[in-house]
Amino acid sequence: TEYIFPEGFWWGSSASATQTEGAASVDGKGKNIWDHWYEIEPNRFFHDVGPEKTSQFYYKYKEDIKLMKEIGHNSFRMSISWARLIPNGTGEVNTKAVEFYNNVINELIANDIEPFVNLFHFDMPYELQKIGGWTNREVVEAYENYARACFELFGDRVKKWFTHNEPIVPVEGGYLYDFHYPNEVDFRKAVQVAFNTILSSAKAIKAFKEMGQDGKVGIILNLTPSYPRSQHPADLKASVIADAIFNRSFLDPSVKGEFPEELIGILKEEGFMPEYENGDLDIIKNHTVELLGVNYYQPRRVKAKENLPNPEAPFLPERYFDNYVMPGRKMNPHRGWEIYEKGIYDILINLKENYGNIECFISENGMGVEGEEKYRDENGIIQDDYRIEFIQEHLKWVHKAIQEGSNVKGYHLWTFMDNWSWSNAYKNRYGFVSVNLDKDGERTIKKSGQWFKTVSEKNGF
Ligand code: BGP
Repeated sequence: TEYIFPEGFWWGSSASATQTEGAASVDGKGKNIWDHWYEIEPNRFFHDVGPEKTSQFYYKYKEDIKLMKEIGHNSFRMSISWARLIPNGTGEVNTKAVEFYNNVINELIANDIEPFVNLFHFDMPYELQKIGGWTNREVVEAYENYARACFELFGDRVKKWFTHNEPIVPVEGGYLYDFHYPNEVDFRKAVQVAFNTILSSAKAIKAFKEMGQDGKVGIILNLTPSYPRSQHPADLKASVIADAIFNRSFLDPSVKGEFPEELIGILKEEGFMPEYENGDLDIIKNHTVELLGVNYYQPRRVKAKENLPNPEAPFLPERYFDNYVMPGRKMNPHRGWEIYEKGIYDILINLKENYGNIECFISENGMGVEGEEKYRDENGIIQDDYRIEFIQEHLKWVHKAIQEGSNVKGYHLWTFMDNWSWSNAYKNRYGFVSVNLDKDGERTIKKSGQWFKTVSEKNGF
């Protein structure tokens, strides 16, 4: 069988500033929370290469963009580092940063690769975290000014913008489950952070329109289809709640301009409604996204709660469901994530049926593997057939969704080249291109990169 995609399909990959650029304290860049965390707790990150150096995209972007071209990219998603552009989060723009992002954007365009630019990928400027980060309303305002600066500086060439990447992750990591700075466990703050990020996204979209920019503004969400253990009503109820908390919390306001009733119900009942001002809900209502990036790695499987929650324990979403380990599930053992290819199709069909078939694309999907060096053959090429298979199996489901009317426009792998990860440092490798840290970050295209070129050229496989 052949799987051919619609003309103009976006083939490429995605990456983020903090994970790839390095040069974290160079040319006037301010510190973000990751630079800070790495400084105070280096042992949390079990590799000696941190965001300070990582893949050195700051120095090697020309070479990297050439490689993107070589493996058939027609688009690439990157992020701007807020603390590089505006070192303290507010105030003057750093001209060295403007020069760098201009160079990257121009280089991409010169190579016929469309830049998709995201404004916030987990990297809060440290000066703003000191005043509470997203819990603080002033940070919403600072973000809006930062967004305006980006549109003004780069909007003549960038036509696809994203306000946030996976905005629920800083909520979960920073305020519930201890994997992002400031690693607190505080449901009230978590809700406030979620609300303020959603508001910041709507405000950036409003600014974009007011400025008369052309192009589209979207958001990138990690969607985790929430499958119940069984069709038993109690299991179904658990999955509806998990879906409202983890998916619809951001998906509904971003696309429909309103919050899911199930979620509001819980927040009211438990006394966790966020603080907001008059007019906020209208701003959210009237400034929804035009394009949705979908990051998909794994589903969420849940079942009805088996034991009564301990009233002494801090309030967590798990008060409403238990996680369910499905027997026989397929796993990526390196990351500990389930691989369930059909999930990508379920998401796309849900968007088609319940979200007005909004224009969307797969903005991340990928497979992190530890110890890939052992797959390097005598010609120096990493034989990552498992990655090719992973991508192919997901693309087959994307293809089926398209045949059924999904408005999905592209597929970006996470990620272009191996990079530094928030929770695993340089352990798991995700790239089409390998980075050899022992040889000053030497790049080599993996077998999957070579294969991707054929997919892009043929517009399928
Ligand atoms: C997503 C993030 C990426 C990336 C990816 C892989 O959640 O948007 O930044 O890191 O996951 O996850 P990890 O690096 O934790 O294995």
